[in-house]
Amino acid sequence: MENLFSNPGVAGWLGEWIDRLKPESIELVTGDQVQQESLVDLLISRGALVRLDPVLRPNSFLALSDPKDVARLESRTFICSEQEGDAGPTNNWRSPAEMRATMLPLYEGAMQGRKLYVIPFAMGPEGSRFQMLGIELTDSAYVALSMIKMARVSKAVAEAIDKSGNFVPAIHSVGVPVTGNDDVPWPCNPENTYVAHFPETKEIWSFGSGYGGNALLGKKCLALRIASVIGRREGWLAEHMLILKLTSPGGSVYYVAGAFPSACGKTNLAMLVPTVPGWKAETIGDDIAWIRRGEDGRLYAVNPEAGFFGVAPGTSERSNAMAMKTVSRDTIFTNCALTKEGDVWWEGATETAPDGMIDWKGVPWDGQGPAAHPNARFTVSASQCPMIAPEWQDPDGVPLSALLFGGRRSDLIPLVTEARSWEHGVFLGSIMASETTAAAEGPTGKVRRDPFAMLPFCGYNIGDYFQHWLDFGGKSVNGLPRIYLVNWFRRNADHRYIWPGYGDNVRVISWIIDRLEGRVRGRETPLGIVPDASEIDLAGTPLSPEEFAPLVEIDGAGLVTEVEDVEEYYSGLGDRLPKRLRAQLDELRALI
Ligand code: GTP
Ligand code: SPV
Ligand code: MN
Repeated sequence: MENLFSNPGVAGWLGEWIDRLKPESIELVTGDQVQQESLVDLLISRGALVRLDPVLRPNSFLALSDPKDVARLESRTFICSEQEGDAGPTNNWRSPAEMRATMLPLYEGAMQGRKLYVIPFAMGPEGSRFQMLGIELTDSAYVALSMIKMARVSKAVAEAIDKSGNFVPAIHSVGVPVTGNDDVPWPCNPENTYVAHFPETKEIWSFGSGYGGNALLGKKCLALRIASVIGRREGWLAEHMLILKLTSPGGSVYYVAGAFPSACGKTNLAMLVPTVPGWKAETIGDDIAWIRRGEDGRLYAVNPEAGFFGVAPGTSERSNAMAMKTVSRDTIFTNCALTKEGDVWWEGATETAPDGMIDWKGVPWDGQGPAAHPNARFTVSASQCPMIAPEWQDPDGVPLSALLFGGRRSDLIPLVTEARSWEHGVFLGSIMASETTAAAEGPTGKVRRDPFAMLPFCGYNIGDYFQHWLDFGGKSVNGLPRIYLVNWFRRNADHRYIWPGYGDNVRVISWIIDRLEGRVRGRETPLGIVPDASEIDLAGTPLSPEEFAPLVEIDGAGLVTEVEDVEEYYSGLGDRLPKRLRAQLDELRALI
């Protein structure tokens, strides 16, 4: 089977892994319709997928994972640089030699009794000089089917890899060889899970989990962790950002990118349905942006992905009608509940839960606890999104007018704040914090620092990353987008969200554009410029200007505590923290 590729480098690499993994059979994945159908049939026959009702949800499926394999595993994710300092204080580090010594025995015979899927894939639009090629080897048909939707998988990509010999090797095994008739629908090996990255040799080794970012290796592993390292070396940025196109009532077009931590609103903002008449929004990307500085000094962003792996809970006709239309057919759902009509359901989909559901654990739902897992997801091609922008695959990317950094903060951080400069914006990005969510293992709702929403995704030392951002702005600020901190998640005394969010977020972006066009002045605060209540269009929201006002107030005592906390956090980052950011912190302290 080594002759899938004629390039000696590629064929030799594949042969070596086949010898090690010892699969029963091998299939090249090129993503055509017939292959997709056979993957589906196989998964259905194994009980790994359920076909949903063909009228309610055509050509769509539900997968239920092992309850121990439901999210990214940050504690099992490693950056394996030669020097510990190059992984930095925020990453788990192992030396490459040690990680190889740990994982090679795990891979030995790991695919016995299973088929090996060889998936050539591209991240980045076709014809883009920024495209990156990879080959994922996996023993999961679910991963193969998902990769076809999430990345660009084709014969042409296989040929391009064969011709150039250039690709990021990405090895994935669920880590459960089959010896008898004892296979399970969702095999995984939680005790031995590793998601390892070798940034210097550009390799990805994943073992033991079949879920999302742990297993679809083009996404977080390649397009963020490995790409961030390459981007630093080559002078560009790989970011955890959505990209949105907005057209104002006057017909002006603006592109904005936004970094929000996992499950903090990127997909929803990317599919914004404006509640203010005259505005039009279109989607470019919902999770990752590769950003380069153009010759004109502006920043150009590309979405390297081909699909959406989106959070299901909370998505409804009311909150996100576009996402609902996107997933109306040809979608794989994971860990949602199954209705008796053969459709999927999740918390927030409708106000009341239908009766007679099977929950995400595969048993009749007893009404106790959630019916869908809080990190239940949909996997769907981006081309199915009714509001996808025609230029979403533009090989040169789209020019950015503004960058948003947003976290989930119940208090302190205003609805929107404009940074005073690029450097101040980098400072605000570096001190971002957010409540943890179900997208990763561990407790939810705990505030943690998540700089640039990249804490789990930066493939190198976070201090070097901040320096790279500072350098990226360069000496000339001409053409650079302005930077804004946003927070849709402030709560009142009853613990309710104050800001209506979702489609109403266009009101915030409209203020941002008013700022860019010099139409509003805002108000200075120690954190930056916030809107005056009179500058935000509240018509059609339940909020009066008096009710809005607290959203842009900064509690002085809270800010003092925050600064103390940032001080401690910065000291933990060691000597690679740029001095200019320390100076920014001193400046903030002086302002309060
Ligand atoms: P990842 O795919 O994990 O990176 O997540 P994401 O950043 O794309 O988050 P997503 O848009 O899927 O939103 C996650 C959760 O936040 C969902 O339950 C949404 O309903 C909720 N959410 C998104 N936007 C808003 C908002 O403006 N206000 C409120 N209150 N909730 C929101
Ligand atoms: C995230 O956690 O930010 C995601 C989901 O987008 S996963 O692909 O699992 O990383
Ligand atoms: Mn994400």
